[in-house]
Amino acid sequence: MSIDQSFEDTYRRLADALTVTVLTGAGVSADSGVPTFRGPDGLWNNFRAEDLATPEAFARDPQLVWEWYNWRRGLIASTRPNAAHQALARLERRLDQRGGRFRLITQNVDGLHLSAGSRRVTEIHGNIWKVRCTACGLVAENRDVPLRLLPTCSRCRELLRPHIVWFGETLAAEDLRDTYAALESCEILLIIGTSGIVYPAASFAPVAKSAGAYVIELNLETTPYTGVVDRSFQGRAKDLVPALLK
Ligand code: BV8
Ligand code: ZN
Repeated sequence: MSIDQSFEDTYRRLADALTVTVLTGAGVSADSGVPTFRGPDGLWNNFRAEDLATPEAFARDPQLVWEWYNWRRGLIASTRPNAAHQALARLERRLDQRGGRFRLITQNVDGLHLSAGSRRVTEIHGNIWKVRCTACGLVAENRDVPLRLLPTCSRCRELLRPHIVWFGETLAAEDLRDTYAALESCEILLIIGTSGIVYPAASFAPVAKSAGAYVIELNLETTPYTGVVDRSFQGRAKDLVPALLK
């Protein structure tokens, strides 16, 4: 099958499907100007994950970790959803109107899918605009840029942390339940802009495939998913996603 035929075939499948699950990673927000984690301009080239995105790092130096999140909050505050986020929000509305089912699972913490109007979103790694109390667990929205350091809980005055899942922490049970239900029941899994190396998200494609889903990958590059999926297209999310969903 030529690339054009393959694109046309994928476009048709997406247009006909009633149950679609989408998994996104940093690549979908790269076109909005949010830095990715890996790759030539990735965050982990300048920062070590274990110095900043682990519970041990926060226990050691909460000021340093909060400064990093303040810097990222500043970057993200000036960004807007791009054509890929918007096309996914339109797909959800289209499926709603046709009595279909949609679930967007994102590893991104930037909140741009919600800003674009997506509603059935599971943010499996949390959200940078939420804070959580390290003592009483209260979760609250906080959009201050910069956030005054060190922030404390309105209820118990103890230290707040970002409401984000760090390396070595488990994902919320409810998020995992919704995620696996969506993976195991979809006709199509669309994977967009993720390097496919962070678990458990790295295992989602095989889960959906074993349950019978048709799996499509959109990415600038090939990834560990590429050999496993049914179709893989290389290009920018902001171009590929609207073209496949128009
Ligand atoms: C857990 C939040 C159970 C911070 C993040 C060894 C083997 C297997 C597993 C492990 C292991 N050692 C440790 C683990 C577990 C670990 C893990 O997977 N580590 C990896 C690195 C091996 N996982 C965990 O700890 C998870 N929890 O497993 O719980 C447990 C717990 C304890 C003990 C036992 C079991 C928790 C993971 C939490 C991760 N949190 N950070 C923050 O954001 O502030 S990770 C970070 O990576 C981000 O959240 C990010 O979302 C995530 C995934 O990255 P991607 O989104 O894929 O981004 P990346 O930059 O990598 O790639 C971008 C892609 O986009 C590229 O492919 C690029 O080509 C593409 N792209 C770029 N531009 C575009 C584009 N595509 C299209 N268009 C473009 N324009
Ligand atoms: Zn508290």
